[in-house]
Amino acid sequence: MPRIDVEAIEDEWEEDHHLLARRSRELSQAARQTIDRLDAARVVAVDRGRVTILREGEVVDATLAGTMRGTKAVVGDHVRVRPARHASDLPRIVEVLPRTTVLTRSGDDDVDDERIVVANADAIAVVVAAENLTMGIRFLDRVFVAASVGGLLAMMVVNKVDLLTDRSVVDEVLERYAAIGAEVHATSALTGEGLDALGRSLTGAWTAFSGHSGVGKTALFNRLVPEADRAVGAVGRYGGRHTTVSALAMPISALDAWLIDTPGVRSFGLGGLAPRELARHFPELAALHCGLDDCIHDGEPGCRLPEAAIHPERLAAYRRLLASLRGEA
Ligand SMILES: Nc1nc2c(ncn2[C@@H]2O[C@H](COP(=O)(O)OP(=O)(O)O)[C@@H](O)[C@H]2O)c(=O)[nH]1
Ligand SMILES: [Mg+2]
Ligand SMILES: [Zn+2]
Repeated sequence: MPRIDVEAIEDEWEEDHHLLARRSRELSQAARQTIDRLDAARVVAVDRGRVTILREGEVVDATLAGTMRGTKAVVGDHVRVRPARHASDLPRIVEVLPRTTVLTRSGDDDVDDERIVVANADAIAVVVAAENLTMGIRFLDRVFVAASVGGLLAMMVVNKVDLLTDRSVVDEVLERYAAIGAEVHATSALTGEGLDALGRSLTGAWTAFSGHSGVGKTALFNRLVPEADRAVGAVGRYGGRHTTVSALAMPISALDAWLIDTPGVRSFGLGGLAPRELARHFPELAALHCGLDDCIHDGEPGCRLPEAAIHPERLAAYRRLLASLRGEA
């Protein structure tokens, strides 16, 4: 490992990001190459200013370098880190690498205060409680749109199926979402039903879990993540504080998988999305032809949407979301 003049890198890096116009390309490339030689790591937890990273298989605390100037790292981010110089120092994150996927959420549909919940996750699993399907599905329809926008695979997990005597409603819902290309699972964290199948579909991937509080995310994690791995995840909780204000990733080493617990939210805003864009994030709607180009199927003259080809609940969800994104709801 070549010795690195870190102060010089930071100066150059700062020039790169803030004074690019005034510097020659040569210098910025030199800084680029020096940073490229630093260790790569992955963010596994963020709690206010504190960041936990996975570096060479080890979970350690880190800080954001001053040169990051307000750039935030989020769970899942690939970062470059400068090693600690002294035992009492923490490794410093000097760069957040480009993100391949992002799950973003806003507070409200008509406010564009989007923040990134998780970066570079492969999939998002939305957990819905079997005894509260209607509420859960409303939430899921929103998260599925955000997943489509951000490039994540969408997964539906109907949990607490042990509470049902009649499964027909759940089966219909699972079929409805399988038909639009989602991976679907029926689970019980209580009896263990469906957990092997769920585990298999998590293999080799980083999967974020989302859902109203009380649907059983923690219970599912406790069944899916082995004890030893959970201890690793706990490093990110900073000395036993169990309230994660942000997301937290936990490994399942046997499956080469990471599960990301996202904070419980009451609603999942889509404020960053233009109303005109919404239809293309309902896959079954995007696949239909209504006779017009560039139509959002909102009463345009000549729109002949074959409504029978889309599930009425999904069409209703589309119309509700469209109204909400326009501030009409
Ligand atoms: N019957 C039943 N109860 C469950 C199941 N999963 C979770 N619970 C219960 O539901 C409550 C909320 O679960 P929790 O995991 O804390 O939900 P979270 O808020 O999504 O993390 C707890 O009392 C759990 O014991 C399940 O599959 N079946
Ligand atoms: Mg929980
Ligand atoms: Zn149309």
